[in-house]
Amino acid sequence: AWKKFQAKPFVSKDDFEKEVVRHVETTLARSMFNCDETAAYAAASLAFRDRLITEWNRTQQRQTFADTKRVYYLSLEFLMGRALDNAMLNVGLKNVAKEGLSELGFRIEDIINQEHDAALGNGGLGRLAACFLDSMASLNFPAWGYGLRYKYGIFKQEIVDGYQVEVPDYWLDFNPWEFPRHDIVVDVQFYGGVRKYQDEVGKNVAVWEGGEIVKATAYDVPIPGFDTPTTNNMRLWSSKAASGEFDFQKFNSGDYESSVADQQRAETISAVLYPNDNLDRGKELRLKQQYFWVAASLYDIVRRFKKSKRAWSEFPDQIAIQLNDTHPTLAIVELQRILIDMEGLDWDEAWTIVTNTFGYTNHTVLPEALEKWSVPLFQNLLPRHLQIIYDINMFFLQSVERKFPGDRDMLARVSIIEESQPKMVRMAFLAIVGSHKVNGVAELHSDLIKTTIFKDFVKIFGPDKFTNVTNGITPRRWLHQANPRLSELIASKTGGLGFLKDLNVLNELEKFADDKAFKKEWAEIKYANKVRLAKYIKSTTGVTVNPAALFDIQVKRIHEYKRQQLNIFGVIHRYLTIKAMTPEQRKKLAPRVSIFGGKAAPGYWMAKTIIHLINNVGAVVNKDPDVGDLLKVIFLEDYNVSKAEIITPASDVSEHISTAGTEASGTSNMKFVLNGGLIIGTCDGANIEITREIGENNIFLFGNLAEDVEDLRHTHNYGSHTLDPDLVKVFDLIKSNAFGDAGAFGALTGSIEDHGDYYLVSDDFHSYIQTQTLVDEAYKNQEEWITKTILSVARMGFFSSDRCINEYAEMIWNVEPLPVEKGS
Ligand code: 26Y
Repeated sequence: AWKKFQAKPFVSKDDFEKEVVRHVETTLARSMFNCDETAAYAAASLAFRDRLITEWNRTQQRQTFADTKRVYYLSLEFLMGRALDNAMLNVGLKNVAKEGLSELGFRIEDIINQEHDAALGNGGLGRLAACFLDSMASLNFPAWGYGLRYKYGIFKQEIVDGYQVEVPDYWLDFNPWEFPRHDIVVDVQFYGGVRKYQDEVGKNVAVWEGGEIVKATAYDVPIPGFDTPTTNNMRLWSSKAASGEFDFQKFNSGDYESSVADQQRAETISAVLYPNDNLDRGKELRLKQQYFWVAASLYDIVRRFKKSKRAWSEFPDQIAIQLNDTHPTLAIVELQRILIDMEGLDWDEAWTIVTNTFGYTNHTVLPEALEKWSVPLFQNLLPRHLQIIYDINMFFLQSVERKFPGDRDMLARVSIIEESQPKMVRMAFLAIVGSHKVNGVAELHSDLIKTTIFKDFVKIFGPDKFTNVTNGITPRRWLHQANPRLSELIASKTGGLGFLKDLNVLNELEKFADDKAFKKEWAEIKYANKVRLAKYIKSTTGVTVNPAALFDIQVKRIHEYKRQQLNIFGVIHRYLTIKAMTPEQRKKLAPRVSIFGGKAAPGYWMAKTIIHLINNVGAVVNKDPDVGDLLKVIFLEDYNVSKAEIITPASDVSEHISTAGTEASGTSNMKFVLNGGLIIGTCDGANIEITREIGENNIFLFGNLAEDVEDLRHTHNYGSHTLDPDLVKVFDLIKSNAFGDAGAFGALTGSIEDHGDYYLVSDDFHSYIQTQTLVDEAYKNQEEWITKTILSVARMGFFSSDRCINEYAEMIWNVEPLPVEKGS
C-alpha cells in the first residue's frame, strides 16, 4: 500500500523549483524574500539529495535481493571535491536546474561555487578513490567505499609573504550530502591484554580483554552513477567516547575533567586527516585511526554477510575487499581475528578465507612512504593483533623455508617483522602475504615493484600474484564537468554523450584533426578556458597574464621527487635568457605563463622552501619591465579539486617531471591531455603509456631513464659530480640574493651541490631546458599544435577509470555488474 505514497523524483524545471522553494521555506526555515546564494545552494542540494536518496534506497534493495558478490573499497582518503555539480550532471538534470535557478534569480555557477570541497585526502591516492567510486556506480557494480569522516580535511593553504601557512579546514558546518546513521554504531576496542587458555575440548582460546572502547558511528554519502539509477554508498566512520556525552560515573565521583578528557580523546581519532603524502611518520594516533576505521568496517561487512546465513567458506565468493595502499592492512589481521577468536574457525580455514578476500594496491616505491609500525606500539595498542601478526609471519616463514631451504638471508629479507631496534612491522609485506593479488598502478611501476621492493615475494608466490592495473580518471568530472564546452563539442561530433560511458568513442575525433572549422572551435574553447583562468589569477594574485601566452602548468603536491625545483630553476634560466636578449630576439619568443600550485606537508621543510622560492621568483620576474609579458610566474594558493576543475582545461603544456622511477603513475597527466593540453614529462609512471597511446610526436619527453638512475646516483656519491653549467648560472643568480636572502634557499641548492642530488636535477637539467625550447618552437606553429592536441584527446580512451575498474573487477575481484532497467 505504501508504494503509491512514495515520492516521485522531480524531472521538470517547475518541480525542481517547487522542491527548492519547499526546502527554503520549511527545511531551512527561511523566506524566499531573503533567500541568498548560501540558502539557494542549500535548498538546491537538498532537492538533489532527496532525489539521490530515492535511487540510493532502490539500489541498496536491489543489491541485497540479488545477493551477488560485492566490492568494498577501503581507503583512508576520498578526495571528492564538490558534490552538487557532479550530482546534477550524473542524473542528467543540470540544464533543468540551471533554468530553474535562473527563474528564481540565481546563476547556477554562483550556486555551485557556494559549496565547500570535501577534501578528505592528500592528492593522487585520494582522488583515485573518488574516481573509482564514480566509475563503480556508473558501471553498476555493487560496491561500497569505507573511510573516515574527518572533521578537518586537508588544511587550507595560504601564502603569506611567500611562505605557506596552514589553516584548518573545518568543512562540516553544513553538509547536506551525508546521512548520520545513529543506529549503526560499532564498539572498537583498544589497549588491554590477552588471556589464553585451553577450553574443555583442548582447543586454544585467546580473549582480548580490558582496555578501552570507542564508538564508531556511520555516516553515509550517496554516490550517483552517470546515466544510471545506480547510487552506491560511501560509509564514513566518526568516533565518539563509549560513554556518550561523558562518563557519568567519573562525573558523579567528582572527576569531571577526566570524563571530558576521555570524550575528547575518543573524538580525536576521526578529527584530522594526516597531511603527509608519500611520507610515513609512524604516529600512534594514525595507527589508532587505521584500526578504528578497519574494525568498524569489517564488523559492518561481516554483520551483513552473516545475515545471509551462508557458510564461512563462501565469504570470498560474496565479498571482495580492496586495500588502497597499506593504510588498511590491519583489515587482514582483523578478519583473521574475527574468524578464529570470535567465530571459532581453525587457523587454516580462516586464513584461506582471508587471503581469498583481499587485494592490495601499492602506490609507491619510495622507501620513506612505506608504512612500518613499531612492535612496542602495536603491543600496547593492539596486543591480540600483534600475536596474530607473529603467527601469520611464522607460518609464512615456514613456507618460505620449505621452498628455499637454508636461505637465512631470504628469511630476514621477507620477514614481516624487521629485526631492528625497536622491531618494526612491515605493513606492505603483511599486505602481500594476506592478499591474493597485488597490483601496481602503471606498467613501469608494476614492473619496478616486482624487480625491486617485492622481488623476493615474486620468487615465493610466483609472478601471477602480481599484476598491473594502470590508473584512470573519470571523464564525467574531468571532462564533462570541468570542461563543458569541450564536452559539448565532442558530443556534437560523436553522436551525443556516449563517449562519457565508453571513452574509446573519442577515437572518432581523429578525422577532425585537420578539419579547419573544427580546429577553430577547438582552439576557441581552449582560449576561453585560458581567459577564465587568467581572470581567476587576476582576482586571486593581482597579476595580469596574457591569455594568448603559452600556459605552462605544474599543479600537484610539492615533493622533491616531483621536482618542482627543476621547473623553477628552468624558469630562472628562462629569465636569465630573456634578460640577455636583444629587443629583436625578444619579439620572436613565445610569451609564457608558468603556473604552479600544490601543498607541502606541514613538516616538510624542503618542500616549503620550494614554494618560497617560486613565490619570490614570481615577485621579481612579474614586475621586471625587461620581461613584460614574455614571462609571468604564478603560484596559485590552496590547490584543490574544485580549483583543478578550472586549471586543468586551461593548460597548453603541463609538467609531469618526476625523477624516472619515482612517480608510480600520476593521474593529472591524464586529466591535462584529456582536456587538450600537451605534456612535458619524464619517462615515468603513466607518462610512458600515455606516449604509447597518443604517439611520441604528441608529447615532450626528456631526461634520464629509470634504469640509469641507480648508476647516476652512485656516480654522484662515489665518482665525480659536476653540475650542469646552466644550472650553476641559476644558482649564482639565487646566491646573489636576486630573489631575496639566498640563505633561505641554501638547503635547496645544497641538496643538489653538496648532498648527492638524489633526484637528478642537474643530470636532467640540460635535457629539460632543450625540451622547453622545443615546446616554444612547436607552440609557434599553432596549426600543428592544435592538430596534436586533437589527436591526443582522440587517443585517450584507455585512461578512463571505467576501463580501470573493469580490469579490477575481472582480474582481482571477480565481480559482475548488477544490471538495472531504467525506471525500475
Ligand atoms: C604512509 C602515509 C603517510 C601516506 C599517505 C598518503 C603514504 C602515501 C600517501 C599518498 C600517496 C599517493 O597519493 N600516491 C599517489 O597515488 C596515485 C594514485 O595511484 C599515483 O598516481 C601517484 O603516482 C602516487 O604518488
